[in-house]
Amino acid sequence: ESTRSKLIRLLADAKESYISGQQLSEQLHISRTAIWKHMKELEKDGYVIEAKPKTGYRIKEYSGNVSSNTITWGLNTSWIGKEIIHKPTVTSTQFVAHQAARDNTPHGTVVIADEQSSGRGRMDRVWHSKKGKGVWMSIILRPKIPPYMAPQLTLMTATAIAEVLDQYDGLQPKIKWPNDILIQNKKVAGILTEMQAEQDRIQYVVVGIGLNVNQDNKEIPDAIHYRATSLKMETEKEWPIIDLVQQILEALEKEYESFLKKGFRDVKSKWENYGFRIGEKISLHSGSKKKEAVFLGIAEDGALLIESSNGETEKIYSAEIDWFVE
Ligand code: BTX
Repeated sequence: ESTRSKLIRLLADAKESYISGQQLSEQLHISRTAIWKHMKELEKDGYVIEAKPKTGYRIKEYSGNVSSNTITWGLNTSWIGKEIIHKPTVTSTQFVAHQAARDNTPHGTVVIADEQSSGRGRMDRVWHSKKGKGVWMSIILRPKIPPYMAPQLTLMTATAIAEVLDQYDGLQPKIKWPNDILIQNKKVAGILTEMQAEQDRIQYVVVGIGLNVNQDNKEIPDAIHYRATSLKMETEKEWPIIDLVQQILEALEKEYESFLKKGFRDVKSKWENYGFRIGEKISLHSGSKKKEAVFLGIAEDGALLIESSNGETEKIYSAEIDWFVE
């Protein structure tokens, strides 16, 4: 853990009271001058720090700016986000994360940006990532699981995000298989999981999360208006991005640990609590074949489980799905 994040934790724990420079210097094993320099850095991040002669330091005002420091502040995780790479503008946080992963950045590293100039969805689709209006981040994981299980990480991530949003009244998030988070039938978040693997071993996985937070109606591109939304559009208020990032990282750490310990079963049942249109009729096409079926839920391996019109249960791994059948 860096000195900066230890300092942040000490100041955050002290809340309203002052901590002396002497005390900080002893606990962090750095000079008083070094502490003063750290304080100046925190001020650049938007914190208002009070330094009282002979008494010490305390935080007068917290910062709402997204930065590696402000996310670390009060983040209650043990390994996700111990390293945070924040950039104002990137092409895609996925791109930055892949690079960092190749440079051996640790398990749990988070890459986050205010804005993406070419945010990506699945299959080279575009992900609109307006400056300062959403959570655009990628998390590097190094799970010791076989590559075929990687798609389960997507379902796990979707579950964690749905759980965070579900804590707020009136959002009622749903997960559209495999990875869209919907509110009132409109997409509020998407997940893109990419992995680098050998035959039987994952080198690393990059889980990308895009969550629309503070866009107004007019800030959502016309072409996707009818199927995209933001937390602000749903609730008519601004949401604090830092808090959401912290809550997502905390939920993700918890889900990940339980996934490794207990396997996919637990994720599956939680996922199904939020499953969009479970028990209803959907229509599937792959190639020129088209059929209607009842959506039952997900299988033990994360596949889509359907009941065909002849009454047989079937697992589906990929198909174009039409979710609305009259
Ligand atoms: P997806 O392929 O399921 O969804 C992409 C589709 O969603 C687009 O074709 C478009 O119709 C629609 N769309 C585009 N932008 C938005 C938006 N902001 N809100 C709602 N709908 C939209 C989903 O892919 C995965 C998205 C992952 C995004 C994260 S952001 C951080 C990381 N970096 C990066 O480049 N991608 C990931």
